[in-house]
Amino acid sequence: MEYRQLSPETVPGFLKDIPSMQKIFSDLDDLEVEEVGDGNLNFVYKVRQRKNPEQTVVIKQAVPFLRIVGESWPLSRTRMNFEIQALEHHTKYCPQHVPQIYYSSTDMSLVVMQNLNRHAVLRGEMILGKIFPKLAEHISSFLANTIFPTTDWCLTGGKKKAMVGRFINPELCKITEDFVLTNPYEDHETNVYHDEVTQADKDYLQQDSQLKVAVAEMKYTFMNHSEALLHGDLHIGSIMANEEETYVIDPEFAFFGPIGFDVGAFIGNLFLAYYAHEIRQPMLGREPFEYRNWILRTAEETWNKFQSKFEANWVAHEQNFPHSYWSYPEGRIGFALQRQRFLCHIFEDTIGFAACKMMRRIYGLAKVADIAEIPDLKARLDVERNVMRMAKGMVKQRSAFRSIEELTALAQEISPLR
Ligand code: SR1
Ligand code: MG
Repeated sequence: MEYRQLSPETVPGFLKDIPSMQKIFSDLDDLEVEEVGDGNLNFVYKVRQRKNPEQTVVIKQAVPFLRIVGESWPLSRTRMNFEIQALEHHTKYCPQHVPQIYYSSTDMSLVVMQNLNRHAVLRGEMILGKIFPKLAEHISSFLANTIFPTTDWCLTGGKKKAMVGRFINPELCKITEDFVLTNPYEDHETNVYHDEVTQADKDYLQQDSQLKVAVAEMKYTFMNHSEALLHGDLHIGSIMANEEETYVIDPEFAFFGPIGFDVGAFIGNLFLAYYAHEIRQPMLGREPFEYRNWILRTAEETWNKFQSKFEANWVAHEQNFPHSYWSYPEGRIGFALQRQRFLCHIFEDTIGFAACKMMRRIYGLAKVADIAEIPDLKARLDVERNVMRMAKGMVKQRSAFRSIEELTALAQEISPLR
């Protein structure tokens, strides 16, 4: 099939030619289509049958350019091949947190999937101050269950390397290298500063040698440590949820990288929301304590549960496939020490990458609405300065934190919970 970019007008004709769509739609001649993509890269169509709107799918299609910039920024459509492969992996290991995929095509660079119409994008919902009681439980399961099976602790060397090869995703990794780990820390043409940002604010990020060294180390880790298959862009805009269920979407940035990159992306976005809600809760007419307290407890619970679930997966794997390496009288102690040291290493990376994910959203090209849509620029700047202070402390001191509670304590030191 030859690639063509779909439009709301051409979607019905396209779906009509896919045999499996007859199981979903009782009448393929009566479809209503709306383009709803709000991400930076792709187009997303919601399709419903007019008379039976519960018969519905979502189509996500990659176009050969970066949507946030436009056709002047070419970006190959192969990103959808990585998304399709990653969705298959996520479905295998954590189906309860992945939308159902009905059809995919690498030729057309698209997937047709479950319309999560009882769920909404988590970032939008959190901006409205909604609480998701099961979020930490679900995301920690998603992370531990999709990541552990692709580590060298689980796979044989040959299988791991073959899988690493299938997920070499240079174009989207380059986006992260540039927009997360380079450009915001220099006065780069792609950065976007609002009118209240001062030269001193820029220098605070761009002329601090210790910070620059720390970020360069994180970038090196990102580029060289192929520890496990990652989602690659696990911010709260890549999650759809309601109070009961949580789905992880959009894994087009999937690649083999450092485990802390995914965990840190999620936790860093929670800290962004924590600082934003110092302003947003009063904007919503509420006292900030309850919501911000929920955010910090969610960050703690996510890390603590991720750690114990990852370790439980590791122990279960060792029980099922015991290594002679640990079969000596004190082998259990050695194996426990190995797990503990590895989890400390993931924690250090988690803190470092969370910090980079926070800083890039302040001066980098791609912002987060939590902060960028605070209308009062002076109030927005106060939030941004808090984010910068926290993030700098995190990445520079990332090896000094002994627990996630020490990190949430730092968040509160900078912006007290009241
Ligand atoms: C140009 S930067 C675009 C960003 O959008 C995606 O969601 C990734 O976070 C990427 O860095
Ligand atoms: Mg995305």
